[in-house]
Amino acid sequence: MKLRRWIATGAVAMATLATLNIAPATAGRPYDPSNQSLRNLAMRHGLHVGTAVDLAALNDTTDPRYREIAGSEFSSVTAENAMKWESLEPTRGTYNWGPADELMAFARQHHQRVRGHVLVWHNQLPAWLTSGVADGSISTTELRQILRDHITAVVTRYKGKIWQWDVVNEAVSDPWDTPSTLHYKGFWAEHLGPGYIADAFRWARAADPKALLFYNDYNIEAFGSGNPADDKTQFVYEMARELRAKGVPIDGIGSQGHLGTQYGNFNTFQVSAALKKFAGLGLATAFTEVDVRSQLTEAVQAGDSAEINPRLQASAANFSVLMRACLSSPHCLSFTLWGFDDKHSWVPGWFDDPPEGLATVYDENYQPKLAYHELKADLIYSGPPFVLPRVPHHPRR
Ligand code: 9MR
Repeated sequence: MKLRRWIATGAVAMATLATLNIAPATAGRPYDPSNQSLRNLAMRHGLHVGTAVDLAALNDTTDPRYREIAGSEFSSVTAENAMKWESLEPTRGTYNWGPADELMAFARQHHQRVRGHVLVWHNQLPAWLTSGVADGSISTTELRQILRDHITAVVTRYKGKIWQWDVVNEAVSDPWDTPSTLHYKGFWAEHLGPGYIADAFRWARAADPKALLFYNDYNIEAFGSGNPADDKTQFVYEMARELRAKGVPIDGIGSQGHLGTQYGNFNTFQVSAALKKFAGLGLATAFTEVDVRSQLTEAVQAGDSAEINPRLQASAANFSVLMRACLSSPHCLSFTLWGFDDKHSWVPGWFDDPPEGLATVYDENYQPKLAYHELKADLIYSGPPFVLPRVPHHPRR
């Protein structure tokens, strides 16, 4: 009886509103029933939502919004560049810890965890290292020792303060490389052979037994053919399985999540399946560098909403696919955006032919985009039985 009366009253109210043509006060703005930050909503699931942080932007006193959002919306931070080798040791033997230390202090102030990025990568290496190897003044034996010393120095500096380290980044080729059969690529594989991967994990573990140690790569969001010769996800899966079988201390797989609306995109179940398969190896997973870029056609640049809106919608849908897949696997521990606003995104500076952008969840004026609201909705409207709390991971002994 009561219920019927409630329904009837509601119906009358709706009819009145319709007659008067009065929209609810929230119309035009999304009705967010929580009015909470991404980080608080994610905590319902034990999930950390993070962002890459540009230290120059963080210190720009003319633009305080950047710092405010970085501190309030996220419970995890990653240095976008400040922990890379060329930033940390631009001159051999002289470390520049300043910017990385600042990020650690910021994280402490804002009760955030830190994903360390990155110990071993073929990009953003200091010139003294690459030129020394190229001109033969650094031998292979010395190079291996230099890598060991670097890992030990950096991990020791932040010992006990880093939640997850990207120990090795982007070690595997892509189908467009030569040869097209997938292989270990880049500076380290060429000079030390693929054994450097296991070494790096062991050296990192020795320096900080408490940090979770990750392998991190792009284009591993979903499995393809299942053949490691052309399916990068399968290649990485087999690499991780072999490392685990040998007792190498790898704890997780970081799937970067750099997507583009111009590509054929994944559905949530495909991405979820990949995360669950990695979890089947006893590994944690994380999305580590999520953004979804779009081509900026002339019409987009001219502000044509008929061109812009489909891109914003496709971008939001892709963010959502990755978020829902992450929620679906209790071993997916964190979801990190590779920057949160279009003003500071790496995308426009990187892709210029054709130009690309619109890749993040806030526009250039820090207005939240559809993607931001959809991520929140994913966090709000999810729970048991298909979304369960995260299972904490501890480093393997
Ligand atoms: O966002 C980073 C950009 O500022 C740098 O110029 C670029 C240099 O290689 O690296 C970008 O970050 C990369 C990350 O460290 C690893 N995965 C790919 C990211 C985007 O290129």
